[in-house]
Amino acid sequence: MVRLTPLAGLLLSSTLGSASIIRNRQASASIDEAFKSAGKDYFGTCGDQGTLSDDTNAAVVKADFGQLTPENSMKWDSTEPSQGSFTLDGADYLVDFASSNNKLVRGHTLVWHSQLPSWVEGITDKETLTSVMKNHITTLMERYKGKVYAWDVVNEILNEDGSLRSSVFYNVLGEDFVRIAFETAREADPDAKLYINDYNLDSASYAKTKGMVSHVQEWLAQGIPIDGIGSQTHLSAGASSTVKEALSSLAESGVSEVAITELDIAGASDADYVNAATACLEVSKCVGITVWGVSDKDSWRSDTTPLLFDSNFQPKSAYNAILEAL
Ligand code: 9MR
Repeated sequence: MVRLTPLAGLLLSSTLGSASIIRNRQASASIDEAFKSAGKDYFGTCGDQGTLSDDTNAAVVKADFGQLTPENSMKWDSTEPSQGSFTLDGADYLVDFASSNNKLVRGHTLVWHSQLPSWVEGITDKETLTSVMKNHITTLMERYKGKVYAWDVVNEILNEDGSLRSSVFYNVLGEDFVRIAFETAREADPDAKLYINDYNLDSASYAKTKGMVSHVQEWLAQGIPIDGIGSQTHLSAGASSTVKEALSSLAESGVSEVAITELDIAGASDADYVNAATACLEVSKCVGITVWGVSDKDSWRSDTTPLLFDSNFQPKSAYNAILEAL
């Protein structure tokens, strides 16, 4: 990537017109490069064909982020809307974009109660559900073998009190669905990092965080191949001060790594973003951070302006505050 000095950028923009002006508006330095220099593996974002085919958005992703998570295109309703018939154009688009621009990919997500087609929800016997899960996991993971560095194998499987959430997977198979999912995933791509991912793991003293730690300890003791815990980290304003302690407690469960997988923070204050970034920096098992989108205008919670770039793709002050803190 050729980087222009501000003066060169300005001169170029005055000669080449609006495309260069847009380029000139983007962040002064890559947060991904800064995060890597601080010893981490990536600072990424999410996207899909809709946002990645927008030139301005794509330019920011290429320049400033090192990893991509498909926001929706690898979910079950997108990838296997009817049994055995796989629709992978959207997922292919994301993976191709990542491969050609040298970005890591986190696969999201294989087993989740939401965005799940009704044909899966309607399954009532163990044998059918087991073979359906195995086929779904194996098909996706084999297709993107070597191109997806980590997978959210199971997503949001806990209740707020730390117990296992009701879902077709839990209701039909009991806790064993976790073992089936991870063992199938390990077999499908032995090199991929296998994650359990969830939200509201932002305070070590919260019941759900404690439940996650004790379940994962137990599953690891049973030999279930879980490599990492993903903490989504969708925060309300001012809720960042407990994130570091929470990440440490997740790391102490015995997994080999943890990650902040869907970061967004209502209001996007400098202090909250710096706390979240520092939390990952200071927890040695934390490999990276993914923010859940580039521009506020494309956020699932855009009314809270929670991201690092505003609706015009201008880097917000939190972006620069993280760079300074690094
Ligand atoms: O950002 C995603 C949004 O576009 C979808 O409409 C929504 C549907 O469930 O999923 C959003 O992403 C979610 C992610 O996959 C799992 N954790 C919570 C995220 C925000 O809802």
